[in-house]
Amino acid sequence: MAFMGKIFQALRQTRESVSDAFESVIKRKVTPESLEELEDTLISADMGFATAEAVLGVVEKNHKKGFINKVESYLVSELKDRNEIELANEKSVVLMVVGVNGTGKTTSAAKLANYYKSLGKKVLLVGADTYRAAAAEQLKIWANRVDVNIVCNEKSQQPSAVLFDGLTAANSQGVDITIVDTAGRLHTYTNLMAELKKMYRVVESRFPEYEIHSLITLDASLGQNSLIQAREFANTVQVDGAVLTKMDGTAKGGIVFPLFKELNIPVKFIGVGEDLDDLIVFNRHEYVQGLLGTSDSE
Ligand SMILES: Nc1nc2c(ncn2[C@@H]2O[C@H](COP(=O)(O)OP(=O)(O)OP(=O)(O)O)[C@@H](O)[C@H]2O)c(=O)[nH]1
Ligand SMILES: [Mg+2]
Repeated sequence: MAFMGKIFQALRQTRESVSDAFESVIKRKVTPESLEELEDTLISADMGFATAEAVLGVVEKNHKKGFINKVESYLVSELKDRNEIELANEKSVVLMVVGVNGTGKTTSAAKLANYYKSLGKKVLLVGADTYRAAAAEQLKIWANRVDVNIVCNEKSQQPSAVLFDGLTAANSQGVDITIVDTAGRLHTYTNLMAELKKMYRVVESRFPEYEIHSLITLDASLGQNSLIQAREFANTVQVDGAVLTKMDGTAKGGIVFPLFKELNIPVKFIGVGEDLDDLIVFNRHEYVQGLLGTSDSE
């Protein structure tokens, strides 16, 4: 229930506009004007054109009876049902955290370390951001707080080498999940993208016993822009899911839909603040209820 409260809170700003728009359709009846207003609201919440259109269809079809529950089940059905990262029993897992500068990679890596540790997993953090001067130091502070081991190398300029050292250490320490913080990059930084690819290759060729999972951090407040970021990253490297960060400060919580519908990238976690426990495992029912205000868990 605590999780439910958090996701509900994080969606407050998005819900305020979305549920207002539904309220106004309910009050004013279904008219072309009220529907258009609703569509505008859904689109400004970044739900995407296709989803907004489909929601209008559900409202029109069910306008005589309460349509909000129908909208709820429709939206739930549009999202992936299982979101946990399956931690393989036999293989060890390496979890790459990738994304554009400042989207929340380092913070999310720390939150994820904290989360998996709380599940009883043995976690190792790897600081493979060899570009930003203070990056290793930042991750060390987090590792300390979470109380997990860390591998980094302030002198190295080769993220692949740090990753190699990290997985070597993980093997000798019997680590379950190795979480790798990477440097921020835009898809247009060809060299940096090539380097990211190289990191995946290092795992595949040198540590074939590892299963790679990869999450992209997306700043929820960037809306459609984060959709572009995700597309570009997914064109270059494996992206299994997203951590939607900074949901606590935005009314644009709808990006979850186009992300899955258009790019097949499920949101797996939501970041709702700057602290270690400000990470929520994504659950489609809670998410949609938080969006529509159909749950009573405030
Ligand atoms: N409010 C809020 N702030 C967040 C969240 N996630 C990260 N931040 C903040 O966003 C800023 C950037 O976070 P970092 O984790 O350093 O981002 P990064 O992607 O590692 O940045 P670079 O390494 O420079 O590319 C920090 O001030 C974080 O505290 C979140 O879910 N909510
Ligand atoms: Mg960072």
